[in-house]
Amino acid sequence: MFKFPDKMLKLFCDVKHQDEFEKNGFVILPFYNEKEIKELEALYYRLHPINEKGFFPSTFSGDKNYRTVADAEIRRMCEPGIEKYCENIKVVCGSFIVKSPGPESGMCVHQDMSLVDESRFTGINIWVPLVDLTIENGALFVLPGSHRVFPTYRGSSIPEFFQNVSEQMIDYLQPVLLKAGEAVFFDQSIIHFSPPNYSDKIRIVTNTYFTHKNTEYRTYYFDKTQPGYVEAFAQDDSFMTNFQQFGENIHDRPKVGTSLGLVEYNFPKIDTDFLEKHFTKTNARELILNAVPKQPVENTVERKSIFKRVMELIN
Ligand SMILES: O=C(O)CCC(=O)C(=O)O
Ligand SMILES: [Fe+2]
Repeated sequence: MFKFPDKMLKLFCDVKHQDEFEKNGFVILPFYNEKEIKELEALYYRLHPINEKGFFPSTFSGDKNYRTVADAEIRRMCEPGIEKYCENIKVVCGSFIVKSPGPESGMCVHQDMSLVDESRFTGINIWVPLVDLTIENGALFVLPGSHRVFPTYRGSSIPEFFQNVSEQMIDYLQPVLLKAGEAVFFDQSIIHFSPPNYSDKIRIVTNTYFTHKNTEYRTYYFDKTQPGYVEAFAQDDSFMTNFQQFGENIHDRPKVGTSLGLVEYNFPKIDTDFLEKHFTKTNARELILNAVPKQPVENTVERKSIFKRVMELIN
């Protein structure tokens, strides 16, 4: 099993940003101005005029033009912000992540898939909403410090270390209530979640993925017939934008990349005692339960049923 590096390789120009990021797994910084927000909104509607239902990242779209133009344009728009804050990095993918109003737009508690060798490198998302976030419209919730609980190999075929406590996890999450154009830079290994968009407006986010300059892409796959191991794959830098399997058969063995063979993995698991001992309770459950949907939801019973739906998503 690998170990995290004692000290993360530096990615932020400002030591304060670097320290905060290393400690908490995220840092919040101003990112787009109003003109850029308008331009990105226009780009989204130009590329993808049909509002799909629910939760729809451009990387999962079957429309290759949407994926590739969104990638190129979002990277271009991110350049000034990234240059201002970061050093010795490479940007690998730009994407839209959109939530239409409706209960099916929630995203369960998860860590993002591994994309680099985390014994040496760090994969980071710059997640920027184009609208002010509220609890109602699909804010991001994070578990501060959770990026360093265990070194993990992650991917849709690999069981998560917190799967037995996903439901209880909600009591420890912290909402990240960004203004439009503000960014949360977060480590891909942080535990995060976003409830459905209960507002009456679409929630558009740009998500840009970057890592250290000299990093190679890695993905990992677990085959149940080989317990105690995962298979590592080297991927090229266009992986995120070109990986057709995201939208089709994400749980299958990757059909692209070069297998690097099996690596040992101990599949860590945690229980409720571990959660209590390592994390601080928040009022996230109450916030979500008390969120007032803009969509016509008549009474508390119905509101509770939306909450139940969130809980189903988590499980
Ligand atoms: O945009 C969101 O609400 C969360 C998206 C997310 O975490 C993901 O796509 O992995
Ligand atoms: Fe995520």
